[in-house]
Amino acid sequence: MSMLEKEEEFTSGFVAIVGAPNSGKSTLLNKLLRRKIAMVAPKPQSTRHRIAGILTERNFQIIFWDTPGYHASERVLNKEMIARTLSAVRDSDVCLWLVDGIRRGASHELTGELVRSLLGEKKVLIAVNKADAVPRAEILELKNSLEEEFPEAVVAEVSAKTGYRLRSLKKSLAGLLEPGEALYPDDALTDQPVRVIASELVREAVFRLTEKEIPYSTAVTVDEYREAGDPARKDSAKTYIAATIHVEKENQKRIVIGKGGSKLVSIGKLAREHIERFLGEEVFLELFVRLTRDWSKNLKSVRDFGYGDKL
Ligand SMILES: Nc1nc2c(ncn2[C@@H]2O[C@H](COP(=O)(O)OP(=O)(O)OP(=O)(O)O)[C@@H](O)[C@H]2O)c(=O)[nH]1
Ligand SMILES: [Mg+2]
Repeated sequence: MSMLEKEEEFTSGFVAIVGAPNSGKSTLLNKLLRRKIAMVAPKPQSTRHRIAGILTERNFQIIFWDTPGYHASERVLNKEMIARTLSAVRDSDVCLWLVDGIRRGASHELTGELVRSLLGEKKVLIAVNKADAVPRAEILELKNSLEEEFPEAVVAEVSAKTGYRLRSLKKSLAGLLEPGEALYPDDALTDQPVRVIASELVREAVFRLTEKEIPYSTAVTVDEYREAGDPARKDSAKTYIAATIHVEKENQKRIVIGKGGSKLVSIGKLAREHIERFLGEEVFLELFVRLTRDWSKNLKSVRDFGYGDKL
C-alpha cells in the first residue's frame, strides 16, 4: 500500500477529553463541533454529564466524550461526576488530556496520575490549552516538562477559544485511532437527547448568573418538551420547554427567583437564547424553582436528576 492510500484510510473511535476543572474541555468540544452542545462557565466543576460530540470529516469520525473536571471530593454529586469521567476514559480508545495553560493546581497533578496509570493500555495525547492567553515561552516550557514526564505521549498546544492548532489536533487524534467505519451518520452531532442539552443550557445560565454556592446547589430537569406544531397545545407556533431549577435550601429559592422574579427572568432569557441557537428555532421556555432539600448529598436524587454514573 502506498503512503497516499494509507493516509486516505478512514479511522473512527472514541476520544475521552479529560482534565482538571476549568481547563477548557467543554469549550474545546464546542469549538471542534462548531456548535454549542456543552455548557461552558468561568467557574470550575461545571460539567456534570458525559456528553458525546460527534465529529465527522472526510477521512475520520471521532466521538468525543466531554467529561466533568477531574478532582478529589467526598461529596456525593462530585463522586458521581468523577465516576463518569473514569467510565468515559474506560470506554475510550484515546485519552486527550487537556492541560490548563494558565494555571495548574492539585487537580492537574491528580489528572496526571490518572493519565500515567493509563499509559501502556491507552493511547494518550496531551494538549496544553489556552495558548492564546499565555506567553509562548511559558507554553513551550510547559510542553517540554510534560514531554519529559510523559515520554510515551504526544504533547501538543491548542487554544479552544480561538481554534489555534485545532486542525493539527484533529489530525493527530484521527491518526491514533484504528481504521474503521463511521459509527454514527455523518450529520449526527451528539448522543444526548435535545432535552438533556436544553437542561444543561439552563444550568449554564444559572451557573453564570448566580454566585457562591448557588451554582453548585442547583440541578435542572426538563419536565415537558413539546415541539412546535403540536396540536395538543394552544400556542403551537414555538417549541415549548418547561424546566425546573432545583435548589437545596429555602433561602436559595429566594436568590434564584430574585427581587420580583428578576433573577429568574434573566436566567430564562439567557437560557432561551442559547437553546434557540442550538435548535435553530424559536422557543417558549418556562422555568420553575423547587426546593429539593439537600439533593446533592443524596445519591437517589443525584441519579434522578440525571447526574449519576449510569448510561
Ligand atoms: N483564554 C482562553 N480561555 C479559555 C480557553 N478554553 C477555555 N477557556 C475558558 O476557561 C473557562 C472554563 O472553560 P470550560 O470549557 O467550561 O472548562 P471545562 O474544562 O469544561 O470545565 P469543567 O466542566 O468545570 O471541568 C471558561 O471561562 C472558558 O471561556 C482558551 O483556549 N483560551
Ligand atoms: Mg466542562
